[in-house]
Amino acid sequence: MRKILLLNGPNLNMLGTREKAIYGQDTLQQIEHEVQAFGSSLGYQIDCFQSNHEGELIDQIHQAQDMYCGIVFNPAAYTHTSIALHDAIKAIHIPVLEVHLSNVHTREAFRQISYTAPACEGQIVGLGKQGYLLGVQALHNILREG
Ligand code: CA2
Repeated sequence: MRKILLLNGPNLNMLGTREKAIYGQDTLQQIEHEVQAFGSSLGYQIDCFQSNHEGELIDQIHQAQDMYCGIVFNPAAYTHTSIALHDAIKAIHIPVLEVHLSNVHTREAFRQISYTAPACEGQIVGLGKQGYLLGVQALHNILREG
């Protein structure tokens, strides 16, 4: 079965506990299960990984190349700081879709800068957990066209 990696960055393990008005009610585990069910309906196994550590995210991106046909990635706050993640995405040859639960473009100025998006196929923002599902759908469409 074709596989997609669902990758989440720092503090997203706290979803559903605080900041619900911004990030929604669901826990990360609930979102992961929904994405897995949706991915399965399209014929994909979705493997999930979350880390609060930049280096671990970089390692996952490097390793993904041999195992996955694409990555749906919410780099969280590293979006706005990490040239290392930009370079890691550029270093692999599978498509990466950037997803943000909130609309980063209507928030603080520092969230309107993404170091990672220019290395990605595209960016989905502001649609809550639906953004992850759309990320999987977009990868599916890209892979079919490719
Ligand atoms: O909107 C998104 O998905 C973000 O990637 C979320 C990041 C934020 O730094 C980005 O600017 C936009 C933050 C995730 C923190 O999640 C929390 C969840 C519950 C409680 C506290 C933080």
